[in-house]
Amino acid sequence: MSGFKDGFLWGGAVAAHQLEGGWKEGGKGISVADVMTAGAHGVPRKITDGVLPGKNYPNHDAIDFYHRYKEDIQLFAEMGFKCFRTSIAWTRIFPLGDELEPNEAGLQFYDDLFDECLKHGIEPVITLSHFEMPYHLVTEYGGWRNRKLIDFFVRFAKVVFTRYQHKVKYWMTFNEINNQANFHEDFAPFTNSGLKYEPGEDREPVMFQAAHYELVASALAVRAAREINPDLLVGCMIAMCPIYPLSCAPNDVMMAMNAMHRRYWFTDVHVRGTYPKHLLNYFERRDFKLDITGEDLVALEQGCVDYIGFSYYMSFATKATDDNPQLDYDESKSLVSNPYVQKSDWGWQIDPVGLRYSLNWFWDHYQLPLFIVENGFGAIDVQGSDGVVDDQYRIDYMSAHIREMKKAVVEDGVDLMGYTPWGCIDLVSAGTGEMKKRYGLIYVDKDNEGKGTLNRSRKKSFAWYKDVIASNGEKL
Ligand code: P53
Repeated sequence: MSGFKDGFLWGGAVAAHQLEGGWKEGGKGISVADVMTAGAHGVPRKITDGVLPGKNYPNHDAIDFYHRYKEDIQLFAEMGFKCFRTSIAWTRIFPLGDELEPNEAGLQFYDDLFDECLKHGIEPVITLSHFEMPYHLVTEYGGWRNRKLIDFFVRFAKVVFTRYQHKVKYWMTFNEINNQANFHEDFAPFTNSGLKYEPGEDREPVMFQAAHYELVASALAVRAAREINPDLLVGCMIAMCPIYPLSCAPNDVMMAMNAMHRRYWFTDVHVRGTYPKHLLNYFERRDFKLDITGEDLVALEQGCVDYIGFSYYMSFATKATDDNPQLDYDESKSLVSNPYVQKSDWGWQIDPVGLRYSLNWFWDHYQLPLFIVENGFGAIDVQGSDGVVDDQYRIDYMSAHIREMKKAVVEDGVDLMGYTPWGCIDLVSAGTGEMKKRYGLIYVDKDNEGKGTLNRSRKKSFAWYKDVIASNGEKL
C-alpha cells in the first residue's frame, strides 16, 4: 500500500459545549460545562455551585455555532472534509437528564445540523458524552457515583441512535473516559463523570466506581445500537498520552508499564469486555469494595466496541522513586519532564513519533480499527495586517504528526479509519476555558474577555489542510 486507503475519513473535530453557545436555547438544560469559569495555564477553572451572577462562563456563548453552523460547515466543505466529529449536547435532548421523554427542539437542531453536513457530503461522527452531562444529574444523584445514571444514559443513547440511524453511522460513547485516571485534580472527575468530592474523601475508589458504571452504560449502548440498526458502528474514545520510562533502568521501565496499566485499563474493558487481572488484584490490595454485579459483567462482555477512537496530543514520561516501592502510578505526582521533546506554551510535550508509537501500541494490543479523532496544536495566534493568521507552527505540528501516522499505516500495517484534527475552528479550550488557546484552521474573532465580532476567517493552515485532503495525505 502506498498511502491512506480510499475513503479515509479526513475531517475535523469539536464538542458541542465548546462551540455551540446557545446555552439556554431550544429548551437546553444546564450542563457541567455551564458551571465552569475561565482559567488559564496554571490557573484551574472554577466549578461553581450552579450558575452564579457576575462570573465568566465561556461555554455559555462559545463561538455561537448554534446559529452559525451553516456558514461553518460551508467552510469545512471548502477544505474537503469527508467527516465532521461533534457531540450531541445531552442537555438539548434531556435538559435535566432524568426525564422520560426527550425535548423535540433539541432533536430537531441535530437533525438540521446533520442534514447540513450530509448536503455537503460530510459524514457526522458523533460522541454521546463529551464533558457536558446534565448538571441536574450532579446535584440530584451525585453524578456517575450513582448506578441510576446507567439508565439515564442508555435512554439518551437509544433515543439518538433511533432518531439519527440513517444520518449517523459512526458513534463514540464517552469522550476520553480515561482522563479521570487523574482523580486528584477536580477537572477530570467533574467533566468525565460529574463527580464532586467531599473534603478528605478517598477519591480513587469513587473514580473506579463511576468509571465502572460508565463502562456498563457504554456496553449497553453498544448492544442497543446493534439492535436498532446493525449498520451503526460504536467506538470508545481514549485520551492517549503514552507514558515512557525516563531511562532504561528496569524499575523505570516497570513503572512506565504500571502507569500504562492504570491509564489504559479502560480500553481493555471497552474492547475485551473484561477487567484485566492486574486491576482486580489492585482493587483487592487496596481493599476497594466496588459495586460490580454479575449482570454488569455479562453486559460488558456483550457490548464490546467496534473501533477505538482516540485523541493524541502529547506523550508523558515517568520514573521509579524510592518512596514508591510498589511502583504505583499517581498522575498528579508520577510524571516527569522529558528532556528529548519540546513543549507548547501550555506545557504540552510535542512528540510526533509518539503518535506512531501509540497507533502501534493500540494495534498490537487490540487489533481493532483505529480512528484518530483528536490531534492538534493549541497556540496563541496573531492576525497579520492582512487579517490572515500565519500559523506555520500549526502546519509543522500537523504535518509531522501525519507523516508518523502514515508510517504506522504504510510500514507498520496499522488499520486506520481516519484523522479529525481537534478544534478545526477556534473554540473554547476544555482545560482552561480560554479562547486564546487556539487549535483552528479557521480563526474566530473572539477573545478571552468574550469580545469580538465572531467573524470567521481562513488561517494559512486552511489551504494547507485542503491540499492534504485533496492529495489523500501525499502533499504535506
Ligand atoms: P484543551 C487533557 C489531556 C488531553 C486531552 O484540550 C484533553 C485534556 C483536557 O484538557 O482534552 C481533549 O482544550 C478534549 C477536548 C479538548 C482537547 O483535548 O484543554 O477531548 O475537549 O478541548 C484539547 O487544550
